[in-house]
Amino acid sequence: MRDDNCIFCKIANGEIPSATVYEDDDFRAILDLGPASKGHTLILPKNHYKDLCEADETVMAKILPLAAKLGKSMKSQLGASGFNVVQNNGTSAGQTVFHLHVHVIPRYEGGPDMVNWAPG
Ligand code: DGP
Repeated sequence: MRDDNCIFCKIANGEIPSATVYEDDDFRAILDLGPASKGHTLILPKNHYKDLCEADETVMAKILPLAAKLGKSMKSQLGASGFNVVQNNGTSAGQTVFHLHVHVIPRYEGGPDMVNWAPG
């Protein structure tokens, strides 16, 4: 289940190099090109789904535990004090890349104010 015109399909499957922080059979997690904070990570399924509505239940069941795992590692390894998990569906919701992805955004005491951050 690949879309040859999708850049996140190419990144997730290793055809385009990326700053990968995690990989398994189903997902690649990469650093976001325009980070909202240090360590801002995107979880990309290796299969193509336009958004959450298209994703199969196995992917949905695995993606949130992975977000938690990455968030925990942001706290232990980067010194984050918290993290946001954000997932945009549709242009009106701020989705700009139409391959399902979950943002995991570390937050730091005294760091950037969430009010000034918009998805995308
Ligand atoms: P969204 O607005 O939820 O569709 O988020 C898309 C995010 O993907 C946005 O934060 C910028 C990031 N992004 C777009 N293109 C690339 C890319 O080629 N590489 C990486 N690492 N991030 C990208």
